[in-house]
Amino acid sequence: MKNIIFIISLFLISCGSDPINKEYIKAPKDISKLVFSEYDSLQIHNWHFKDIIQDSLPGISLTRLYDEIIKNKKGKKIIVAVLDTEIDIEHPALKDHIWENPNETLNNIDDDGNGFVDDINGWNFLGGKNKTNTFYQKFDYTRIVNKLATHPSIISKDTISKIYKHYSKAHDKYIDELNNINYIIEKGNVIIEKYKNQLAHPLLPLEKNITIELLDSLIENHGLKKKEINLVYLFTEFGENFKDLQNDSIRYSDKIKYQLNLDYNCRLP
Ligand SMILES: [Ca+2]
Ligand SMILES: [Ca+2]
Repeated sequence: MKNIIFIISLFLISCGSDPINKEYIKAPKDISKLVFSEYDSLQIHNWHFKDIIQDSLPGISLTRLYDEIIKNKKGKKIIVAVLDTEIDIEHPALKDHIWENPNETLNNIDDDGNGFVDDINGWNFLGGKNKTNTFYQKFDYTRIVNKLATHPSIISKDTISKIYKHYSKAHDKYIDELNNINYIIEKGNVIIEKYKNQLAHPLLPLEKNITIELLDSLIENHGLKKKEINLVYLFTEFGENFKDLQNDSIRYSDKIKYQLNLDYNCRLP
C-alpha cells in the first residue's frame, strides 16, 4: 500500500445501467451567431458550465447534462481518485462527497499501517509536513534531475539505460528553462533601469501603460534600440505596464529560488 499514490478520493454519482444516448454536441458552423453580449457578468463568470448551442457560450454543457441527460436517472456510488494539487474539501459541492478512509482515525497514529499518519481523506505528497499547502513547488523536471543525479547509471554515464535517457530529457529541459529565466531576469532588469530613466521624462509618466506607440517613440526620440526592447514588446502584447514588468522580474526570480532550485524541499512548511 505504501507505493500507491492517491491524493483525494471522491464519491461521485455515475449513471446506472440505463444506456445514455451518446450524441456529440457540435458547435454551430456560423460562429458569428454567438452573442456573448446578452449575458450578465454572473453568467459570463459561469461560462464553463454553459452550452455552445443553447447558451452561445463554449463551456462543457454541464447544466444541459443535468437538465437533459441524467435528469431522473438513478445513480450508484463510485470512488474516483483525484491526482492533483490542492483541492478544497470544504467546497459546498464536494464536502458531502469526499471519501473517508474507513481504517484511519484522527489520532496521530498510522492506524492502517500504510505509511501515512491520519490519511483520513487521502494524502498530500507535495504539501508541508503539517498538511499545509506550499505556495511553490518544484517543476517536475527539477525533481527528476535532483532525484536521479546520484543514480549509478548517471554517475557511470550509462547512456543506453532508460534511467539515463529519462534523466537526460529532464536535464535538457531544466537547463533550457534555467537559461531562459535567467535571460528574462537579466534583460528585464536592464529594461526596467532604462525605462526608469526614460519614464522620468515629463512626456512619459511612470504609470502610463506602455503601448507600441510609446515604444516607437522611445526608439525614435530617446535612442533606445529595437533589439533592447524586444522583450518589452512581448510584455505589451499582454497589456502589461511598467509595474507589471517589475512584478514579473520578482516572479521569475522566485522561479529560480524555488521551482528551479534543485535543493528546495517543497515538503517543508
Ligand atoms: Ca495511514
Ligand atoms: Ca490515525
